[in-house]
Amino acid sequence: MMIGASSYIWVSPFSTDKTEQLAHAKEIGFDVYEIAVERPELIDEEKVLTEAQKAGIKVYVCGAYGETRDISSDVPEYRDNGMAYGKRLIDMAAALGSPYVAGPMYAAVGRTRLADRDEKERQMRFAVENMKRLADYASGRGVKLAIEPLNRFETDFINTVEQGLYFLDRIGYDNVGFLLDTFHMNIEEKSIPDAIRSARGRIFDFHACANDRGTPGEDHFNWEEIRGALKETGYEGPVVIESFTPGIREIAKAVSLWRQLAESPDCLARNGLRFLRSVFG
Ligand code: LER
Ligand code: MN
Repeated sequence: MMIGASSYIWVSPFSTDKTEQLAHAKEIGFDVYEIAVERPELIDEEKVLTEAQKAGIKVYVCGAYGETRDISSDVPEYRDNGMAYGKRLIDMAAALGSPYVAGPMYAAVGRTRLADRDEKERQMRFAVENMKRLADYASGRGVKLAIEPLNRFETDFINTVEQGLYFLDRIGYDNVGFLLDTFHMNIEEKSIPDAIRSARGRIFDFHACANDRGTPGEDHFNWEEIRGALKETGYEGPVVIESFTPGIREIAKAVSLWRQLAESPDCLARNGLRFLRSVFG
């Protein structure tokens, strides 16, 4: 199985002048480097691709969705901005050879409130309508969209695979599926393996995070069961370590990371990779 590392482990925002990261991740032993694209204007995909090919590592694309990129917002400028960002990421994925654009692209991270039924349905309509347009744009470029359910403290919109399946049904495009993340599933799902199995055939990306967001393996998860469930679904994508460092203040605040979870980003990456190889091969 391909094992990947998120750029968030080391840098934020990722940019063209940080491409030495690619060789570094390859040297540690990763097959895939998943860029969290916070500021697309800082990324020249031609240069990134050249460096990735030199290093011998694949580069995949994940999005970062703040308030002004919310395709489900009542604010038209935010929806337009979210669509422009979405298309930019699809173009970037096509240029880099990334099979997908992944992330919680249906709404803004941090948008949590007890919305009434009308507001919820309006949000759902905006999100579905815009996801259809993005799916159409992506399918013309051979790119898939992987939506990520998030825990309740980061979104009130899609917390579980079940809610995600309903959303995917309303979108109705085969190139839209899931990014599943063990950290979020641990908070929201009654059973992580059952949730994985219920997304059979629709998982395009997978984030491996410890329950505290630290090193995979240093946690209370049953990784053998997670591996078994993923295998049952026929999953062939990467298993990507996603973690964050409190050294990067912007992202630390966004994901509520207030303390160091490993000795260093490299320790986390090396130990996490060693553990995931022992489970996934
Ligand atoms: C992103 O993949 C994620 O899991 C979020 O919690 C961070 O916005
Ligand atoms: Mn994630």
